Amino acid sequence: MTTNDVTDLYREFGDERVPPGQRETTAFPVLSKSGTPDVDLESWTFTVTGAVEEELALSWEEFRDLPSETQRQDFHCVTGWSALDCEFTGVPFPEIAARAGVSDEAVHVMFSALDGYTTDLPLEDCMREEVLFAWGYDDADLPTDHGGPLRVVTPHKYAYKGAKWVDGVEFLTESRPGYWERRGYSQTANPWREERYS
Ligand SMILES: Nc1nc2c(c(=O)[nH]1)N[C@H]1C(S)=C(S)[C@@H](COP(=O)(O)O)O[C@H]1N2
Ligand SMILES: [Mo]
Repeated sequence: MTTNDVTDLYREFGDERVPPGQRETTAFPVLSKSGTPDVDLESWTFTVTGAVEEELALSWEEFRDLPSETQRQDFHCVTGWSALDCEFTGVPFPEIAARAGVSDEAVHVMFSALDGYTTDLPLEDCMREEVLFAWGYDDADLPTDHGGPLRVVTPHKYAYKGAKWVDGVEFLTESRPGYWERRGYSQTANPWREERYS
């Protein structure tokens, strides 16, 4: 499979690949608010709800049949580390949006996860090929502590915008804050503008 290198997306936002106040790490640390949940792929269901033409409920098999791609991406944690050149494989956000048919009224998106985590982003920040629902990492299944079977990655945002163990996306007609956003973190989270807190 070919790998699409999207690590140059920083040029849209700033001059430096590593955003201000970030330090490059060669490790890929694990950061979870409450440990790794058990996930049963037999009952696993991914839902698309809210301001859409057709709500979706996909089984693991159905999700894995969606068109996917591999991308080389950078990963910026709001606590100050950046992991460069991560290879994720998954389904681009716009593919999911197109299948559900996003309503004209939708302006915002809420992701939900099996550990109770939520995170939100403006719709336009989600409608990018680099926002992946990722099930693969470095040619293998995504490790469970990094969010397997399925997580979101957002290389243009701080990584708390990428819900691990994601099981749903809801399209909203107005902004609503997620888990860290309710606790003072930025809703837009642009690393090149150091939008860490709101
Ligand atoms: N479901 C869920 N997703 C989550 C988190 C979490 O606690 N639960 N932590 C977030 C934070 S703060 C970061 S930095 C990244 C860390 O991803 P990693 O553990 O793969 O490095 O996941 C994000 N997604
Ligand atoms: Mo984070």
